[in-house]
Amino acid sequence: MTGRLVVVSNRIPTEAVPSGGLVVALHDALSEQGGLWIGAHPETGDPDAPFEEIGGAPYRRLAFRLSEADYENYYLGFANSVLWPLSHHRVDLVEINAAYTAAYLAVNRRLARRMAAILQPDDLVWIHDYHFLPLAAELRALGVGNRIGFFLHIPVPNITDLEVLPHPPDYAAWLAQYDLVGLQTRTDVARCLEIYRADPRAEFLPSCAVKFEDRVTRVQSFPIGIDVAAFRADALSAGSKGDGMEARANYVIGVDRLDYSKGLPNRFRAFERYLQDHGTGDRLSLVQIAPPTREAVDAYRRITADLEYIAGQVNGLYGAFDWSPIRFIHRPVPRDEIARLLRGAKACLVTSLADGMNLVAKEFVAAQDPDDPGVLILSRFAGAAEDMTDALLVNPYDHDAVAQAIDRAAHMSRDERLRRHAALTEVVERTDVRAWSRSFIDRLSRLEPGLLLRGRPLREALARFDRPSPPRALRLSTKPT
Ligand code: ADQ
Repeated sequence: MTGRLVVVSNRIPTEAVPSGGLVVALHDALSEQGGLWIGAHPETGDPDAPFEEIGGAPYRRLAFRLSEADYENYYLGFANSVLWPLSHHRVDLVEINAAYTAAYLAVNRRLARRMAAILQPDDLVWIHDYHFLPLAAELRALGVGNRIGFFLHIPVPNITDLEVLPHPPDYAAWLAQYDLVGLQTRTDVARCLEIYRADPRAEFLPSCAVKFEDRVTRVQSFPIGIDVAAFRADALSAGSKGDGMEARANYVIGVDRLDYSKGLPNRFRAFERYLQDHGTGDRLSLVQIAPPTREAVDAYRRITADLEYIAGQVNGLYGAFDWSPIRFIHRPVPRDEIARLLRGAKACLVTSLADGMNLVAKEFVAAQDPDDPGVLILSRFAGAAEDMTDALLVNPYDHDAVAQAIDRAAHMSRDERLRRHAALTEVVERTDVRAWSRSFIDRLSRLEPGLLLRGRPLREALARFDRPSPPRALRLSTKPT
């Protein structure tokens, strides 16, 4: 394929060589193919100013500014106080507010106008995440006929939860304007198709294609992964003195953004249950790393207070002069230090109540010493559980079951740890983030751009829709970064 790749994401990297799995994969794809990366500037400013160039990359990076009011109403408001809780099955936390909805639509419309002015006809557009659900619809309204793909990093909402949206039919209509909708799991695909099945405007075509009014969209799972080699290298890097954690120390670990979807209070309570049921003789600690995020949103402030309360209670009840059962680190920790801490842990606890994928589960597996690996305890409600079935899968609402899994992990035989780790490593390597971005771009580039079924026999339209892969669809870098 010859066109440019145009990536749109909420955050845009500002450093010349970015780090972090997803960002690196997109950076590689753009460096190889050439194109544009469009995203919100980290600082607010004049929303009507032209795109700002961020230099230093072998492709163009264009930033737009959100006004203070956009930040409040679009970012903290509709994106993170409506769509985020809705998609994580927390409709009780959804805040419906007309100003949020208006700002969400306005920011997407404004961005679409800017993009339409610079897009070229053979550009391949890849839009990321819930901040931009209506962006393709806005682009189509301006006559943009390019191939446009979308990847949703968070779960597809339950169909009944969609009813809390100010205008529920919009969700299906927004997604239908993309040529390809990429989701994390097969379960997400099923949930998305259920939304279309219930919508009178939609009609099913073979292979998860949906005809919606006069467009066809494909819905497919593309489970995201990590930059395996880079994470392994971080885990093996020399630690700074004073880490306080030796190799294979006596702790289980959790690493999360401080978000209510991650099930942190459940995790702390389950660890308390473990101490109650199995005693303190093992002197096992829970190390929880969770820097604050989105603290301007009420629900996020409340969770910090809850966790500090539970940790204080458990440490007061079970701690000793030389041992704290829960070590709650509530500040950002450098990536390489996280990798080393993951490597040193006996087990990793992922207890999400809902989670698109959960990359920490994959990072933990990649960080392990293959000759003496730790054990992954993984919530059934994380997308990662769909393929990582050799983890100890748990129901995070069941404190007894999680407590038992902690005890089982702490005493698991080396043979069983080796067997489980080898199977999990196969999944982590297969879903490496570069393979993930390559497969999405390859799939999108093979679709017929802007397919309209109007006046065309269905058989012919579908034949055109699923063109075979060209001999060399894409060249992507295999250089380590
Ligand atoms: P997140 O909700 O942010 O991502 P996750 O997939 O776990 O969740 O990724 C978090 C990343 O941030 C990991 O790379 C992790 O190491 C890092 N991180 C977490 N806590 C950290 C800390 N204390 N300090 C430094 N780094 C930390 C969203 C969706 C997920 C989906 C991803 C990717 O919610 O479900 O897996 O996007 O699609």
